[in-house]
Amino acid sequence: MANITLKVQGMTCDGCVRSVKKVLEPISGVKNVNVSLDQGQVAIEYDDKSATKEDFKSAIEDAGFDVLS
Ligand SMILES: [Cu+2]
Repeated sequence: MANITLKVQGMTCDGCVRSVKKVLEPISGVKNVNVSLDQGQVAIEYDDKSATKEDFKSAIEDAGFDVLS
């Protein structure tokens, strides 16, 4: 199991938090998603044999947010 924390720009409310969770949770291998609105951070616990950082980045970007790192 792996953990990654992404810096995400553009989340302004709980609706944004829900949108980000909604696109990440269905990705194969994702076990847990934790979003900090205050810090603009998304922490993901996942199986790194099933999913990659690129999968998360593109899902978040497709939802309309910018991934900074
Ligand atoms: Cu919002």
